[in-house]
Amino acid sequence: MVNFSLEGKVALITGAVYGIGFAIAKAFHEAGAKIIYNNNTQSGLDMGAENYKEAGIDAKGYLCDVTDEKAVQEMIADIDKNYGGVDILVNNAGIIKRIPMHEMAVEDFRLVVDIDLVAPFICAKAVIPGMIKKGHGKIINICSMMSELGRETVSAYAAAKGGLKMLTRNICSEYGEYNIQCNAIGPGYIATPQTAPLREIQPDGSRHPFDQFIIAKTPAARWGTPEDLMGPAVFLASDASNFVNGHVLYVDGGILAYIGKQPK
Ligand code: NAP
Ligand code: GCO
Repeated sequence: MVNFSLEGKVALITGAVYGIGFAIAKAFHEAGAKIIYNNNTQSGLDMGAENYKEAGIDAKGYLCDVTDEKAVQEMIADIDKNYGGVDILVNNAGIIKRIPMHEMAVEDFRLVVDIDLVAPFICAKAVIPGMIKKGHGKIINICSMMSELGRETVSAYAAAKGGLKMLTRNICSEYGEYNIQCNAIGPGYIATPQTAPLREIQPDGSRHPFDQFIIAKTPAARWGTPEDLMGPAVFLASDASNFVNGHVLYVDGGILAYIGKQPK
């Protein structure tokens, strides 16, 4: 029988306070997993605690910045001790900075790469020894349209998410023999706080030009919702995907398949 159950599994979803990470956590909970999340601020952690409580999920939250290797190692050691170790890691925490490249401070570029690419390395590195011991493990990296495509103002984000795609393939290559599957999800344009500035209603009441652009670029003719990522995430976390490795599953309403609407 196909097994999509996550019963008895411990899942760490980084930064999962709201948005995509929170939806994935809800899906994992429904499939039977113990949910663990972290955030780099106390206010983020508190918001997560409220959101999980409201959803009826008994989740454990850690105050932990994913770019701080020592803090991540301590969090993983605590999870090992108290919950039996991480079976599923979702590298979800991420940021974007929309700044034309020739105006971007190198510090901003480094910050984006640090959170969106170096941190997934830090978190994966921390859980892999435990996964090898257990004889199984699932690592899911949250990539992007920008793992494949460029656009104005997102040079650091595209560089990081493109790198994350290759880190995904490399973890697969290096640890596949230990029954560890490392795959990625490449969400299309999803309505979350991260993309809210691109959907702001204009002073004259019309839709933001970028909002109209995305609707025209997406065969599904809509923005995605965090809930659109729930099924794909459960698939990649479960035994149903045990021979899927090093893959990026794009969940984009068809954007990457489409040349774009012809001008009228
Ligand atoms: P979001 O709403 O901005 O959520 C990202 C979460 O990561 C926030 O809770 C944030 O906390 C947390 N975080 C940031 N830096 C952190 C750090 N150093 N340590 C721990 N947690 C940290 O983003 P989202 O839209 O749900 O996106 C989630 C992931 O999907 C990101 O990797 C994003 O790049 C990716 N993605 C998003 C879209 C989209 O269209 N929305 C599409 C493709 C990929 P704070 O709130 O405290 O900053
Ligand atoms: C942007 C967007 C994106 C999306 C997403 C697309 O400014 O173009 O924020 O990059 O969030 O990652 O998959």
